[in-house]
Amino acid sequence: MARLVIVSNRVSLPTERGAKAGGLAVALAEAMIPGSLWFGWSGKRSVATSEQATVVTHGGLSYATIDLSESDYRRYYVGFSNGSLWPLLHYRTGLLDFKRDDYEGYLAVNEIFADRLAPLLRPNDIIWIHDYQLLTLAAALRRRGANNRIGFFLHIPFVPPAVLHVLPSAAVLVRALAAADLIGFQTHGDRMNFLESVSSCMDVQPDEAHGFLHNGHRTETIVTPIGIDADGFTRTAKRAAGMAETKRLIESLVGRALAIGVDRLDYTKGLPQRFDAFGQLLHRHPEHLRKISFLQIAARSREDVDRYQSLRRELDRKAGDINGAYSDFDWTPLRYMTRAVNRTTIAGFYRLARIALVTPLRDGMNLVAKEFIAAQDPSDPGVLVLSRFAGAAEEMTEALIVNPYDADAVADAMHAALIMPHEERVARHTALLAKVRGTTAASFCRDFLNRLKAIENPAAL
Ligand code: GDG
Repeated sequence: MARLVIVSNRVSLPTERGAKAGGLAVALAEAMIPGSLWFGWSGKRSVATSEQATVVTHGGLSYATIDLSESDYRRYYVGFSNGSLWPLLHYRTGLLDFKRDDYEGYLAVNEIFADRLAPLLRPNDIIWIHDYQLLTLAAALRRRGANNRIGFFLHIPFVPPAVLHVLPSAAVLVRALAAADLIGFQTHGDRMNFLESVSSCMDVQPDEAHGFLHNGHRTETIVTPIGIDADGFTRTAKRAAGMAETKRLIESLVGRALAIGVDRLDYTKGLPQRFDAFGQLLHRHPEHLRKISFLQIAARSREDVDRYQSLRRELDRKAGDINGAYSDFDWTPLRYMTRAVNRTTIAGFYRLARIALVTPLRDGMNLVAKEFIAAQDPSDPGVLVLSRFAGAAEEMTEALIVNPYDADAVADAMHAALIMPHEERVARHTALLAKVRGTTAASFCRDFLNRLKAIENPAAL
């Protein structure tokens, strides 16, 4: 049987999977097939970038990692991936911090990944590359003679050509991506944007099957929304109900309704706008004063990037303003923490919450929306308030869908959630849970890989 080789920027070793594991790490870890190899950066910065990968095996899986030099880390990861591609692909062209030197560092690290991975490859391995840090890896592997089936999945959104071309050299990246046999997206909208960009960058016309031919090589595309291990998460949330942290939270609420937000502290997640919306709820619907507590867990991330530090200061200020304006001697409306919280504890908190606020300004999918639904007690579920700009909104239509830029509308949705009749809460949750259980981390991997395996005539096999 063909071996699966997963490649992602960061490899999450089972021994270090701690409280801070992100969306991608969680989804892939839940779906790794025995025998697979996972290749990527160790997360360590060394004097020099590794000359070869270090391979360890754990539970029937192999993990091959390389360290990056400080300069490679700065240019490839901090500079181009997080300073240019991340804002661009989340439609935030105003935040783009493009530097040619970073771009060259990005291309160079993709070449290094190919150099270090190539010796580990077997002829019939199936290679699955993940995310925006590795847009040029498939082409780099092809240049080293890899004729394997290569799939690529983009976890974040893809923008229309008019936005894409704000980035100098965008066409180079799109052409390099076309070296893959299959490219996967979270939503139909992302795929459509990509195919339009293919037309504009390569002067080829995609066909009715959403594939295209370029220099004699056919690339197919697929929409496979990512999901979670829904049943496993439900069990975790139930178990967490009896835990000390959950009990402490219940005691601290003294009967008040809990609204919850759980996000990496990132400017795409719409946190300042969400804080404003909560302020508007208290202003427009004063019947909720002293009756609701909003807990925002915003685990710090990417602290090397300046934008993230200024976001933190902005949120500190806004949280202070809201609590200054509305607190009482025995009530703090907004609880805001930037420490990561244990995953089981979060599951228990979701289950307690009357509302979840998932209001990104743009998001590839957003797994928090799915986790919240899976964690609920079906007989007395909470209500999901979801941004129309999260990929999850394409499927999760029974949530209260909002425009996160409209603080009044988000405040009204929170109010609607707080007064929603039991019957309607149950009906919405039942429909959402069926969807969350239908598109899981495992089904995401299965659907993508089955399609990749079925592709005829990949590069040369
Ligand atoms: C990218 C895309 C796409 C958050 N805080 C803590 C914590 N988390 C966990 C959540 C969830 C995960 O992190 C976040 O996943 P998201 O999907 O919401 O967002 P990104 O990290 O931006 O992920 C995204 C995803 O990739 C997968 O394709 O959905 O659109 O941006 O699992 O629970 N976990 C713990 N402590 C925290 O404080 N343990």
